[in-house]
Amino acid sequence: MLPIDLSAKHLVIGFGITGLSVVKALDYLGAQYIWAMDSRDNPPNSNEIKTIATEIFEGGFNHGWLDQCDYLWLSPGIPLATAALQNCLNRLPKDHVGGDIELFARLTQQDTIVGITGTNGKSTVTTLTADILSADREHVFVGGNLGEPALNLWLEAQHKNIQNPTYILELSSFQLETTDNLNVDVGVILNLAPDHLDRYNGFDDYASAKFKLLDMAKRWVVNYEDQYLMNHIASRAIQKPTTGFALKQTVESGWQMNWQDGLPTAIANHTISIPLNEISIGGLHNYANVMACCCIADDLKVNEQALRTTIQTYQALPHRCVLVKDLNGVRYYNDSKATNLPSTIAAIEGFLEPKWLILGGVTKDQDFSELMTLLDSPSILGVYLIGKDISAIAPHIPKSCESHYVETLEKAVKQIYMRAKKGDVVLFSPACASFDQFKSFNDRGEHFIHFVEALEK
Ligand code: UMA
Ligand code: ADP
Repeated sequence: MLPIDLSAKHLVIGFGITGLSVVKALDYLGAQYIWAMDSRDNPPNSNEIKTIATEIFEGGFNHGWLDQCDYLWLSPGIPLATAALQNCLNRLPKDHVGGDIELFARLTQQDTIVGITGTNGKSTVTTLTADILSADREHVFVGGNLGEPALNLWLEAQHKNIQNPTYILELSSFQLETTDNLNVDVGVILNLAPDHLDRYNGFDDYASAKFKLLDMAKRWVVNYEDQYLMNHIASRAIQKPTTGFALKQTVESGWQMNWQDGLPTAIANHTISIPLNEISIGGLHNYANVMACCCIADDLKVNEQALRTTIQTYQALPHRCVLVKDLNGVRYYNDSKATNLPSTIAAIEGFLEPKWLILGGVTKDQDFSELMTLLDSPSILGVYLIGKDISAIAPHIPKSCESHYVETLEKAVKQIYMRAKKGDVVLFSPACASFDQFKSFNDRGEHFIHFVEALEK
């Protein structure tokens, strides 16, 4: 394990839940000097951090501390390219700079760790994997970018004196940027599509942060149908034992989709098969997510019954392609978490049935030109546009596709209800952020559920 000098000066940047967890972990370890700073004027958790850290600083960067610290622990919201940090980053040895996951890595070299990254589907795969492993063994901890910082999981394991924990971590590109030594048993990359381009110098730069997981993992789980990922894997000098999943291709090592008697089924090595038609998450992309979990379960030698039962009983995370209601044979799906175009494309492609779509909100400067071919299909019955940034989306809807601007989600639901027929799917997968009309994607999803529940009352 790389040593951490506890008598040295540790500088933690960020008072969010990550920074708080780093301060707590350093304190638990017995670090003598913990400086904590946040560039914001009124950062969160200030009062709590004040009671633990040696000293705190808010409302800017303390250059004296940046000049004097021996270790720098950065929160994920702070890019490494931040100008104020450059002298410090050039001065410190590389292994004295990290994020919360790097500190966690130094403390968990002997533990079982699954690391899950990708552009979309991370939270679904992380939570389902945690459920599967919990059905198979004790002491499974789940968190990371999902919400509960990894160091809080480690602290909990310490307090409970747990000897053989298994950590299932969702890892963002931001976290991977500052992580080099995580001892990952299974490293999973689900898919790669442009995201967070306001922080990276293009897609390759973003993807290379994700690829750091491959350096640190003993085994890889990959999406065989993600061409960009597979080209990268093929180009790597060092290969690791690999399994993966595919919706259309035949898979030698891992899981593939088959349609048995018209029902979707996940198949491994022509022997094990698990029906997917009754699971709580919809769409082909979610079948891919389930198969990613199956690959992880195989790598960790999970009992087959635990795998089967957990997949069938998995409770979907809210707002991720969840069936809200089947009303007269019309199924209404809530995918409010789809805040970017790739997740919406996956949802549209994921349902083979005739579909009504509801799109729109705040577009985050995305390029919607892909809609032109995607929506030029007889399976798209109509598109109802809502929200602020209509002018960014409307020009990319093909003439062959019926579209309406209805302004609000409520109007969209009501108007589609009047027209939808038995066998249709109504897909609310907005491809946009929610802040023009709602507090968050959660709030937006709750409104959708409410509007659907109110139909026929
Ligand atoms: N900030 C400053 N100055 C500072 C410190 C932070 O302006 O000195 C700002 C950041 O730019 C950001 C905000 O404060 O806008 C929060 O940043 P943070 O690093 O303190 O975030 P935390 O509250 O610790 O939450 C982080 C993750 N946040 C980010 O990556 C921005 C959470 O992921 C994660 O759940 C949590 O750690 C636990 O691991 C959120 C996220 O949006 C949900 N992640 C991105 C995504 O999923 O796409 C990557
Ligand atoms: P993340 O944690 O990576 O944001 P989530 O599981 O929360 O992923 O899902 C986010 C959005 O992406 C949802 O709209 C969901 O329907 C969609 N999604 C889930 N899995 C995939 C996938 N494998 N490919 C593309 N989109 C997906």
